[in-house]
Amino acid sequence: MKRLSGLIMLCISISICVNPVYGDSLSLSDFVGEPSHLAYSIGNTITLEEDTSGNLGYIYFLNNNYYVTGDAITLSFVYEFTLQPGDSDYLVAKIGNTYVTEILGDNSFGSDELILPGSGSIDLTPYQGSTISLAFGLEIDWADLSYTSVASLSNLEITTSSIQPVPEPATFLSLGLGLAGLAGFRRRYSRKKITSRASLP
Ligand SMILES: [Ca+2]
Repeated sequence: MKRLSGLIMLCISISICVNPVYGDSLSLSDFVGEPSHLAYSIGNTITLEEDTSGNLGYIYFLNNNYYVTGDAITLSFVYEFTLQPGDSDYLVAKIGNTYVTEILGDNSFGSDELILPGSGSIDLTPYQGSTISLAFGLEIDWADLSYTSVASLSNLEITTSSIQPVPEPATFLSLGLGLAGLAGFRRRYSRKKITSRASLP
């Protein structure tokens, strides 16, 4: 019984050490806005404002040299997409030329402001260990003639999985209990062996 509990505790300890999941905020310091006055960040929130003149078909906040670490799993975020009556546009995220998020905000026939809140998640595992072009943007739905949509993205977080460098106290405790259980079994087993040897003729 002690052996079994020791093994279970040891397995739990190992799983806690090897497979933790972490979240790190996406650093926006190397991102740039194109054009800068319509795509910018304040703190960790990205704001994209449609070109009121309608001259631009797209507005991006991007990093052309974003390095995806080898342990990156997902990039998650929350967004709020606001469209005035008659407006229809796309809030997008792109990796290179691939659209990894595409949200249509359609208020073409609305008579009130439309606010679309939501969240998104981008799978980063195909890009682990490589440098990519990562862009968040507004793209105009050319069917509309309104140019007033605004989108914000926040809580941008990278989830990673890696070997935990410093186990937490609880991990130490469970690891210790696991090892103690194994040690207890080993002592018991050794005593049995000695006793059985001593009882030999
Ligand atoms: Ca529009």
